[in-house]
Amino acid sequence: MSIQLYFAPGACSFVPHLMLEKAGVPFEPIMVKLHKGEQLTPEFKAINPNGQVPVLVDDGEVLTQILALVGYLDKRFPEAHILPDTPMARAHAIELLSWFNNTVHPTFTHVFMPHKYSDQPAVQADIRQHAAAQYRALMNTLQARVLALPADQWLAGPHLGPLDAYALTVTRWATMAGIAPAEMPDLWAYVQRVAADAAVQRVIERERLTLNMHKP
Ligand SMILES: N[C@@H](CCC(=O)N[C@@H](CS)C(=O)NCC(=O)O)C(=O)O
Repeated sequence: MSIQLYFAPGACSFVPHLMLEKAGVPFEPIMVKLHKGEQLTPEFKAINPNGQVPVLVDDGEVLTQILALVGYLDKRFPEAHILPDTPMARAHAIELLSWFNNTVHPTFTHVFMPHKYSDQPAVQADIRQHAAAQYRALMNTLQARVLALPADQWLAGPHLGPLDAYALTVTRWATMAGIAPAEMPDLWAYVQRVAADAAVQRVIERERLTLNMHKP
């Protein structure tokens, strides 16, 4: 077995990174420096023409897109309990995973990378401002979700999994988008609970992440 994961520190690749760590299998983490544009090099685009992380390579076969990676890793390593087993619980987990991936995530991209949507600085500033307000509303939605959880449960049930990894990632992004932890106390408390997990700790250390990026 030979597994490689192309990841960028603090990016959405944290989700499959944690799933591989949880599975306890050997894998090679390969860092892609997004701020240096390494995702746009011909070498990387030969692996993923979309120029994005994460990319999973398993025995030479390339897989992209978080939803696909999570579904694949769940089937590949069933003992890791990446997704729930019962059909409806599994569907609800994918429902929330999709929301993270197709709603929360692109909203943050508008805040963090407005140059992807316009080459005019004034328009970029407008995009950033509007998206930041939308992102704040999405964090409130996520906070309500974690607040409703029993103390011993994670977002998909009894096992910490991809939804919790995504929640940690997008909450860290919220601090980069100008939202202080004190403005989302219940969500922040939840992220601290996720971060206390031993496998999460190892991935945070490997990616050298600071969870609170807020600058007062
Ligand atoms: N829908 C994609 C989103 C991947 C994505 O947006 N990756 C970001 C990091 S969080 C990236 O590589 N951005 C670099 C770029 O777009 O230049 C997935 O699920 O994998």
